Amino acid sequence: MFEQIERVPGDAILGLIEAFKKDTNPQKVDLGVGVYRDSQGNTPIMRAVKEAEARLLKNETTKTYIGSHGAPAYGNVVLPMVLGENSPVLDAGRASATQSPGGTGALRLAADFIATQLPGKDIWVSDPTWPNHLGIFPAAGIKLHKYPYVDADNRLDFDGMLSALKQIPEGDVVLLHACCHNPTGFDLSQDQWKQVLEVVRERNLLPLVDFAYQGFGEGLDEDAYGVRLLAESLDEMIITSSCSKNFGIYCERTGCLIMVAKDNEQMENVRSQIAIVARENYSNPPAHGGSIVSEILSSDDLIPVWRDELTEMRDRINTLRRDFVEALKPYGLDQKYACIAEQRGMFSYTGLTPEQVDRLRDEFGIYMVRSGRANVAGFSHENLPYLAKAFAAVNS
Ligand code: PLP
Ligand code: TYF
Repeated sequence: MFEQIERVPGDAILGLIEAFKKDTNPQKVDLGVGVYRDSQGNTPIMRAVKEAEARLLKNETTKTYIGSHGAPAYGNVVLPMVLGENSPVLDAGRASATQSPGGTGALRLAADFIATQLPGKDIWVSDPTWPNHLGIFPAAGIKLHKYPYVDADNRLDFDGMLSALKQIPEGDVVLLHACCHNPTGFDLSQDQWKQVLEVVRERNLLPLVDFAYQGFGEGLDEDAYGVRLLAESLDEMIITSSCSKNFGIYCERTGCLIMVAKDNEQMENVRSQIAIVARENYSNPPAHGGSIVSEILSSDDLIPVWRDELTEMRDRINTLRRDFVEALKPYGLDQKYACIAEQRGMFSYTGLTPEQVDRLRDEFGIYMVRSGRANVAGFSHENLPYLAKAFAAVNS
């Protein structure tokens, strides 16, 4: 039977990892996959995580199943991190947390819930969006459509987005990036979130907010502005949160599906269905990453250590954004790429064409996604002059 199976290309983003490894150029620069890098180009384990793991190793007494919703201790720390310490949504008992294998696992739980419990609802995603969004929802049987997000001049197309949202059939699901939009780095202002809220209300849409980079844009609370605004203003929403980036625990697969309902009664009904979806996928989530997060966020001595490290990562990225645009000044390209200093999070849609991206790879050993998306964390003060020179070369 297998003789009929066709081979398909692998994930374009993950494929860059292999291509980069093979390149022998000593000046090569990896701006591909979205993992944080320090000034040495490493993705180290955060100090708070190491310490939490040491404590877990010492104190853990069992490896038994943690249940389909995951560890209650994890949900208890993630909910206030996402929705706020004094959230009226939490006070009202309207939010349910389900630990998931990464933010991706939470997206798949959301997709299966929508497909089975809200049949007939389509989903609308930004154009462009994270490629896995395009796979996950159709894989669950949900029809996917796109709304515009970037204009031809590589700017946020908020007017285009808003007028498209106004056309979405009532009751459909709209996927929004909470912050640090992947792949563009263009985020909504507070005023724009308010306008989105109004359209969501008018059209009775169900927002699904993907929150994979909390703390990487402006700050833990600042990045949650849109999420909290929608949760506090609407009866229902879905949030998919990830701890992969802000705790640097990518491989531990640590995420959370948060379902917000009108009241505690409806939340419990929804929650009971989520348990089924989780069971049918993988039964129970992996425990270790969630244990790290709850250990840190419930230890008074580890919280500040973790917050400081997260701030350090965010500040490093935002400084490099500004310094890169400065480095382009001598080439007269600082205006053209000014957006890089304004975008937020790990990624920048640079506006480079696929041909320019290919030239950067072939002539300079600089690797990025062909859409022109660069992982800004791959910049360093050492490689900025080289990157600027290469950008100038492919622009001449
Ligand atoms: N959503 C977006 C937009 C992402 O960029 C990522 C990143 O990897 C995820 C979700 C999922 O993260 P993970 O499954 O690694 O927690
Ligand atoms: O967009 C990125 O680079 C990150 C990491 O299949 C990632 O979100 C990329 C592709 C993928 C899984 C994770």
